[in-house]
Amino acid sequence: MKGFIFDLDGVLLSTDELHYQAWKKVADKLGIPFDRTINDRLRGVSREASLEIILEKYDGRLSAAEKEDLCNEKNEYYKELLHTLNERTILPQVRETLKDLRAQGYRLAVGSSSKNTKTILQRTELDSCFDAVSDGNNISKSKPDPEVFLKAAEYIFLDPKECYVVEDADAGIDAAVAGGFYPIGIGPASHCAAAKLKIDDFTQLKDIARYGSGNAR
Ligand code: B16
Ligand code: MG
Repeated sequence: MKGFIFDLDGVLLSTDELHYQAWKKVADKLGIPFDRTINDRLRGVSREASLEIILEKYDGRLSAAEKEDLCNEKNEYYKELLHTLNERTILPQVRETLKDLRAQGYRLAVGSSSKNTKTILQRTELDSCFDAVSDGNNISKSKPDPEVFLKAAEYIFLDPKECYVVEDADAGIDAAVAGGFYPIGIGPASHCAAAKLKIDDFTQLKDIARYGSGNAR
């Protein structure tokens, strides 16, 4: 293996909680029940597809323009919440693990469905930790389609079979499998049957990198 591709929201940092808070405001306004269980289904899924999942519990009908307005409104709430991020938001173990992987010679990329990826990486000063970024701005199909990871692999000049993908979402694990990557599940995705390896601590990646996936401690 020669590379790691990291999902952003829910893997490198807890922006999954900020997505939840922003969607909750929209759902409350429309009187739609929305909780963290439903929110788990939004992990890795595009903004537009997330709205469709939330609207499953909505009785009314919305036009395409109204749906677009709701997506924009959610994104404005989300961007306000992103102002709370800074370099201290990233757990020291995450930064230190990324440095360790790079020192071992691995190429590192981000593979995220989010169109806010670059803002988040800059605000948290994580941008210098990666060789490439593939995100919601350079894809036409969101996870579980493998496009975002295939682009990330291309940007670091590696074949999918040479890359681990680290994901918190079932949709992301499915995308990794579909693209021919080695999927590692963390957080909610550590229960995902399709994850070849399940970890509960980001720092375990150092041993996986050093000794191979059969030797994670
Ligand atoms: P945005 P990831 C995903 O990021 C989030 O998990 C998902 O909840 C969100 O809807 C999607 O990005 C789009 O984000 O609205 O910021 O463009 O997990 O793939 O890093
Ligand atoms: Mg995620």
